[in-house]
Amino acid sequence: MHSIFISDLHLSPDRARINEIFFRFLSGPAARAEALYILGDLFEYWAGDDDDDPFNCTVLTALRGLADGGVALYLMHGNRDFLLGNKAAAACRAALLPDPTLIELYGTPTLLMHGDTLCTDDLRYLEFRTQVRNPAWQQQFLAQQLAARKELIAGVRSKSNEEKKLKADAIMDATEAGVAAALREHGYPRLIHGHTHRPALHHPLIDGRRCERWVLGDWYESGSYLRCDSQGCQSIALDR
Ligand code: LP5
Ligand code: MN
Repeated sequence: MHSIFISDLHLSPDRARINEIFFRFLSGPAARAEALYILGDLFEYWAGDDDDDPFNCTVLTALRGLADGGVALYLMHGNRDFLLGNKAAAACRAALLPDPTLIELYGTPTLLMHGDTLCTDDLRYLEFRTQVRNPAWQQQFLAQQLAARKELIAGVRSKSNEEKKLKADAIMDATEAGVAAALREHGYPRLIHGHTHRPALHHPLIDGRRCERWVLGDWYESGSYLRCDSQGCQSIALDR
């Protein structure tokens, strides 16, 4: 019995090679797992469940195929696809997980997060996040025409890219304080998250306790996943 964790695929119609790797992953390693956890940013962006772009439908249908085959499917929002709602989740038979979620993973308490909230020095981003995660703001945003939403998203993406160029690398990473606070609050579990695109295994010492923090990789150049069973976790790179 094992489960698989991925994040930051940033799927979009114009990245054909990664899409191919993703669909191969779904019929290969993912199909052999007990559960697949997608910890945010599956999509490059998500403008609303009414966006029936054929590419989005193909991805949701492929995920549904996995779920129909008996693999439990869990989706957590990332900072790019947090508007993915119940309709899209139901279309692929996935359960939407709140961020953070604590699970019991083959005997080891494990905290799952996207990872953006661990970047506690990125104050500009956190301010933006507070605004766009507000349900009233989202309701208003989703009430606009799809094309208008896509335009606004393009504006935010370009502003974000501009600002990222000016931010020090450290600002866009998980901080010791952010990680410590999350782990302390949940009783020092194992932590699995993505978002920073800095795949690694860390062993932070928090309140005298040695913890385990797995950072998932992105799917820009190629794909990778974390495989966990009762013996522990291992990071696995997919063939290109
Ligand atoms: O995603 P990534 O890793 O490149 O960068 C993130 C943070 N940026 C974001 C923005 C997203 O990339 C793009 C938005 C996706 C779609 C969301 C859907 C609905 C939103 C619609 C809003 C109208 O999350 C980046 C972090 C980085 O991670 C590392 O952690 O630094 O954060 C930023 O760059 C945020 C900026 O610092 C502040 C942005 C303020 C935007 C102000 C709005 C401008 C309005 C223009 C509209 C015409
Ligand atoms: Mn992210």
